[in-house]
Amino acid sequence: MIPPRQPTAPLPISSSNSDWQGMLEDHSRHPHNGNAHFLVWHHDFILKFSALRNNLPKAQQPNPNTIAAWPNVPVEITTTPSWQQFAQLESRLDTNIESFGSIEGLANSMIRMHDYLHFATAIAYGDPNVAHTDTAPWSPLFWQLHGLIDRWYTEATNIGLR
Ligand SMILES: [Cu+2]
Repeated sequence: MIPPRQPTAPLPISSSNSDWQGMLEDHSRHPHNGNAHFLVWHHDFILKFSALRNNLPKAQQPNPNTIAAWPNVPVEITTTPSWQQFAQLESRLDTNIESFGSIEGLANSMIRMHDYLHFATAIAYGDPNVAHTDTAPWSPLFWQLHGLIDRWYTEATNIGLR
């Protein structure tokens, strides 16, 4: 069983929920490399999470505000000195998504920024769960961060990138 790390305020979902444990284990096994599968896999993972949430008892349902996709990379992260290397990429994602050419190209271009986001988020918000693949989904911040990545992915597919 994968318990949440402390001292964060993890999602209130019970550790004994077998669907949730299955999702945590799937995530810890997923190879987080920069190919198209990375984006497709996480898109599906987010859909599974919303199905799981709908079946949870009320007391275990996360507050939707705490897991909502970030509209953009938060200022707590964009003000870290190392973010400068990704600032151009973020604006390209927001303004010129077609320039990535394919979902594979998008994933390739984003993977290092994705890794940095997990790491910087853990530090900026004092949440070690989000930095480790076995516990990241316990963190509300995981769903915010991946919600933003999934929005870029969805926009890319909407304009016809494959
Ligand atoms: Cu991630």
